[in-house]
Amino acid sequence: REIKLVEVRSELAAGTRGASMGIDALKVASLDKKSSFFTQFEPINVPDANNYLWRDNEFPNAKHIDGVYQVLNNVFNTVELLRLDGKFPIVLAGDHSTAAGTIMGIKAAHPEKRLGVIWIDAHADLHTPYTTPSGNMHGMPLAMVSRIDNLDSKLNEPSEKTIDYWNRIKSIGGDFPKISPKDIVFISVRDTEEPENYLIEKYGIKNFETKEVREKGVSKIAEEALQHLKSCDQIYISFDVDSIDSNISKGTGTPVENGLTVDEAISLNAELIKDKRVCCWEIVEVNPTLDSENAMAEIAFDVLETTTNSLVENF
Ligand code: DIR
Ligand code: MN
Ligand code: MN
Ligand code: MN
Repeated sequence: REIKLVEVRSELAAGTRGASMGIDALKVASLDKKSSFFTQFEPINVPDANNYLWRDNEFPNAKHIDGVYQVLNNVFNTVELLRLDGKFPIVLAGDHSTAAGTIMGIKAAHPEKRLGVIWIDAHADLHTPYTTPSGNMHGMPLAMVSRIDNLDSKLNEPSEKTIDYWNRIKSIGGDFPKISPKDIVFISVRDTEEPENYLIEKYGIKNFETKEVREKGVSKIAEEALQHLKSCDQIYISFDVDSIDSNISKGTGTPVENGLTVDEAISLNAELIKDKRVCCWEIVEVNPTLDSENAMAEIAFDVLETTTNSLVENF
């Protein structure tokens, strides 16, 4: 297996500006740490659509959905080709909506393989334009790929044009669900809204809370998470840096207390990626405009480097 670094400077789907600079902040962190990490790779740049930030907010229930649609298409195309070519994509992205494009690409390359997702995040990202409290589409990627509109929890009346784009997004890579909600494992999810709680309950989505991670230890949690996905043929890991506790993770748009420690985040990812079914890993939501010493990016870089090393050692 060969690693390919994929860079997506997306931030359209975040509620706070600045996440598109997260990748460059990771590179600054690597230089400051005198690491040769980035010299190993010829990165693939996925075009963003950040020019849409200066448009009118035409879609209050799915902000910049027209631009997000473009970015997801771009991520989808890139990841599909890499997976068809047997490469292992490591995706560095800004806002978390890109994870939907990544999953669509993985699935399109191998539609016959059952795909499981390990989602390490403070948030469940299961919203839709019908249920979102904020209109920020980084809260929606898991609904995009499981194609759950959750009309039972409907709060908003999205415009016809919003719904048209929403349906187009859900159809990237084919008119079918890319994952089953039962094949999602959450780790450290702790800031959810009622519509998301409804889905978690309805589909029995597994969530390993921070407390459980601390009590049982990271290796046991990794083992149980992978065991939960025993029927899946391939696994995608999505690491949102706000899974780390808000005391530490200041440089991210939506920090939340009661999160993972840096050590837990590092060893968790390094442990999970040893499973041979894991075919792609993604890190998102570093926002260097929100902290002064580039601290978040330095932590995120440690996670990235350690996880990549663990992957290489276990190829
Ligand atoms: C919240 C926050 N659930 C929302 N979501 C975030 O606005 O949908 N997702 N921050 O990453
Ligand atoms: Mn997220
Ligand atoms: Mn999050
Ligand atoms: Mn919230």
